[in-house]
Amino acid sequence: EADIVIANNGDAGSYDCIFCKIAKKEVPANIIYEDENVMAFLDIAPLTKGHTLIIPKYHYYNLASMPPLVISHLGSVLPRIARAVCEAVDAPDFNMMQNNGIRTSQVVFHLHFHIMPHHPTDAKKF
Ligand code: DGP
Repeated sequence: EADIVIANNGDAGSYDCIFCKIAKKEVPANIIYEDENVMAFLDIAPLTKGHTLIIPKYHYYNLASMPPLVISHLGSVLPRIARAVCEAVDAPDFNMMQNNGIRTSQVVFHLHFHIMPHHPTDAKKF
């Protein structure tokens, strides 16, 4: 895994990014998974119980700017994180959401995947 740490797009140092700060542990979060390249933590404003965000530790603006190796690794750990989250909150299913760009609902411009466990009593939201 160490092999696939790839330098950021060049702006992580100058861009005041909340997810970079969480990745560097400068800002606290409820971290549920971490390796050298990826972190998963609970969303501060959960849409469903267990709402989790999965991020690359380095700053990438959105999916379109992801280097193949980094997104491959993130994709390879995502199913395991989703399963663990769902198991922890006893949800049989989940939605995944991923916004790209200011004209979508993206408000934090550090790539992230939303995992939203679906609880049988939840109204269909997504
Ligand atoms: P999006 O709209 O796709 O950019 O989602 C951004 C998500 O990030 C939103 O669901 C709330 C979450 N979020 C924003 N700031 C923080 C924070 O400081 N901590 C945590 N844990 N989540 C945050």
